[in-house]
Amino acid sequence: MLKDKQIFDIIEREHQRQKKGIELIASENFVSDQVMQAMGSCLTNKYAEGYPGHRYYGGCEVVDESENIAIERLKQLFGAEWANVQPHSGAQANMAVFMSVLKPGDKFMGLNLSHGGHLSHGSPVNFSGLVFQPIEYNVTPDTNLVDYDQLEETARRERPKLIVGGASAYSREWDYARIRRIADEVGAIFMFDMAHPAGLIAAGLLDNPVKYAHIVTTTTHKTLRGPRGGVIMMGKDFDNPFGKKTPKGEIRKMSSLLDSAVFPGVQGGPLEHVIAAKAVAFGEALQPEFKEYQKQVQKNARVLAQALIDMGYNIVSGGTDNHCILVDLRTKFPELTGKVAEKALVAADITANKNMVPFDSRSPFQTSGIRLGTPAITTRGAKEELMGEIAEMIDTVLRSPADDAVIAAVRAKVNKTMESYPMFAY
Ligand code: DSN
Repeated sequence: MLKDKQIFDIIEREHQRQKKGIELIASENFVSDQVMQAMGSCLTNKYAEGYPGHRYYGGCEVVDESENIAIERLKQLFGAEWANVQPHSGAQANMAVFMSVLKPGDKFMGLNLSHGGHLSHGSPVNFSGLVFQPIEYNVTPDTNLVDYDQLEETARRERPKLIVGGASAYSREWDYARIRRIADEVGAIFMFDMAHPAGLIAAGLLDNPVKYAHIVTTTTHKTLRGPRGGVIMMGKDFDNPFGKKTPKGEIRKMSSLLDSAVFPGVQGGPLEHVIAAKAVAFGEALQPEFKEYQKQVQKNARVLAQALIDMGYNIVSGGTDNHCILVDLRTKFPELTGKVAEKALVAADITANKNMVPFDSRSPFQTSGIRLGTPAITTRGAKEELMGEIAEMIDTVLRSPADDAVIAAVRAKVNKTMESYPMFAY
C-alpha cells in the first residue's frame, strides 16, 4: 500500500517545527526514542478491557506484563501504595476521582481557574463544573500565593466533600500538610493533581503530595516526559473503606472504587501501547540522569525568571520554585495582550501560550499574561547560559510585536541557535 503522503508530510512538517523552534510551553516536553517506539508499537492492536489478570478479552497475557510493570515502576517513583495507569488523560483521571468520591451536585473546592487553576477543577464548561458544584479558592492579591486562610474558612463554611489541589499556571510549592489538615477537619477527601510539577517531584526537588493527599493524579507527558496520558495514585489511604457498599453489603476500598471509576466508569479499552510507553518513561525517571535533568529544568526556570525580572517584567509571585513562569505583561507593556504576545512569539518560532494572571483585567481570550516553562528546552540540552539569550529574544519580540523585520531577525537567530540543540532521533 502507498504511504499516506498527505499525513506523513504533515508529520514531517511538525517535526521540523519542533526541531527549529524554542519550545517554552510549560506543559510540553519531548519524549525519548524508546517512549516513542513503544507508543508506535503493535500493542495498539490489543483490546484489554479490565485489569491485569481480570480482562474481558483473551490474549492479554503479554500486555498484562507491561501494565503491571508500569504500575510497579510508578509506585516506586512516587512511593505510592496503589496506582492505576489506564486514564487516557489527566482530565479523565480527575473525572474518575470525582466519580468515585462525589455524587452529582456535591460540593467540592478547587483553585480559581483565573488564578492558575485547571479546567477540570471546576470550570463551568467542564464536567467538573457542569455535574458537580464547584467552590473556588484563590491566591492572595499581594503575594499571588494560594490563600490557605481563605481555603480553610471556605472549607469550614461550605463543608465540601472533596478539596482539589494543583494548578496549570502556579509556580510555587504547595502546603500539602495544611490542606490535608483542613480536609480531615471538614471530612473531605483531598485530591492533588500534580500534572505540572510531577517530574520535579519524582526527582525529589519538590515535596511529594503522595505523602499527604488521599488521592494524587497526574498527566505523564509534562515534566514527567512520558507519553500523553494520565494516572491515579494513592499512598497510605488506599486501603480505607470509603462508605460505598457492594450489592452484597461489603464496604469497598477506595482504590477499588477508583479502578471501577476508570473502567468501566469513564473509559473502555485501555491504550496498552501508551501504557507500555508510560512504563518506559517511568523506568527512565527512575534513573539518576532524570534527577540531573530535573535539576536543570528548575535551574533554567529560575534563571529565565530572573533575567526577565532584570528587564523589568513582572513575574507572578516574584519567581518560581518549579518549571513554570507566569509573566504579567501589564507592568512593562500595559497595552500588550497575552494573545498578541503569543502570536508574535510564535511568529519568531518561540512557542509559549497566553494565560490569565491573577486578578486579570482582560478576558481569557485576550489575557494579560504569558506562561513559559523550561521542561522541553531543557530536554534539548539547554543550560542556564541560554536562558539570558532567550529572555533577550522574548523581550525583542514583545517590544515590537507588529514589526515583521524584527520578528524575522529573531526567528533566524532562534533557528540558528536550535541547530546546536539536537532533538531525540525522531
Ligand atoms: N493544558 C494543560 C496545560 O497546558 O497546562 C493542562 O491540562
